[in-house]
Amino acid sequence: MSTAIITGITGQDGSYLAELLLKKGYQVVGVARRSSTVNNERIKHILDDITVVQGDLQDQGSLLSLLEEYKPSEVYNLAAQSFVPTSWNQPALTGDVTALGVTRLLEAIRFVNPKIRFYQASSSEMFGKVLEVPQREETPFYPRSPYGVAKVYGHWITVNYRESFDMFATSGILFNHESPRRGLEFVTRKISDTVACIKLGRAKELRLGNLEAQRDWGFAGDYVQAMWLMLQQDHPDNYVIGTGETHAVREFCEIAFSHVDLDYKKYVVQDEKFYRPAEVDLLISDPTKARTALKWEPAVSFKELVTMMVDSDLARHNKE
Ligand code: NAP
Ligand code: G4F
Repeated sequence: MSTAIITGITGQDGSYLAELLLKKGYQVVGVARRSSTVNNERIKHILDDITVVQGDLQDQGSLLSLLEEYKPSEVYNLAAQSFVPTSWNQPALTGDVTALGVTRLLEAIRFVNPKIRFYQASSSEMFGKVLEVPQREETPFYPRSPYGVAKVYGHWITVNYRESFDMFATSGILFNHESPRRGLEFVTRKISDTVACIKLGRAKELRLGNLEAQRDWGFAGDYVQAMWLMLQQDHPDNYVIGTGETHAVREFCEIAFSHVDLDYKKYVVQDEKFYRPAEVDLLISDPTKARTALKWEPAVSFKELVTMMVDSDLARHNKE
């Protein structure tokens, strides 16, 4: 039985990846940082099937110990300070976790067993003020937030360890992917959750920032398949993963509200508070390499994603 370690097991992607690897017969070890309250909401249904261990990307020793103890063949580094607005308020912490944390994990792998296959969760935020449309593996980076800058470091240190030490270090440059498990502060989940509240008479309006920002949004369940496929290849590489479609935040609102027979124009209020100091206006992927080399295709369409998220939040609120 192969063992896989997932950092960021308590996050959106960690939970979907753990489910996928369990189905494939892996022993799954998830790394979670210590907190004063348990944070297992997304993985509570699989807790009996996985091992959760304490570890932190800010602590080199914890990473070394868990590699020594569990002897994984694959490590998926999904942990990060991943919310872009927070990266302006906590830029040093974002750099320490999201950038330097990658080096700490790569160093631990190099010391314990350099044959371990490593996946780094890189981001389309690295393209930022895009220098090419659509964005592919060779598109130069122009990050627009401390988060984006940290992810560029994480990407290049991954490439550097691949080239310096011949390690199987792969970087997946993933465009936005969402799900009913998305954190409530990200725009898609903020919309789906508030739409459900408005429909049930528990909220009156939805306050948002830039409605014209465009993102290439896919379903997280599809994207974790791509992560696994990347580590099954003969050689480590960089891959862009996305749908190849882009949609504005406004369009997400339109579909989400109309799904419950409401007109978004009556409820959405634009609020300066949610604008960013520097914005990423347009993200759209060219996933040709993933389609040809990995034979990966997203299964869930944009409209299916929006309605799935609204339905899930409606069901949750109804239950409560
Ligand atoms: P998420 O839901 O925010 O999960 C992030 C995870 O990282 C959480 O489990 C969090 O733990 C953990 N974490 C934070 N700081 C840590 C630390 N110092 N040590 C150990 N763990 C720590 O993010 P996600 O959406 O699943 O994304 C997974 C990864 O993909 C992230 O690296 C993100 O930057 C990247 N990414 C995401 C997208 C996307 O659209 N979702 C696109 C491209 C790249 P707590 O639960 O304790 O906070
Ligand atoms: O949902 P968001 O906060 O996601 P963002 O900034 O694109 O970052 C996410 O995707 C990245 C991949 O490209 C990941 F690397 C990163 O970790 C994270 O998962 O914002 C999406 C867009 C932005 O342009 C933002 O300005 O929505 C716009 N927006 C408009 N109103 C809003 C709001 N975003 C948030 N969070 N809240 C609003 O009220």
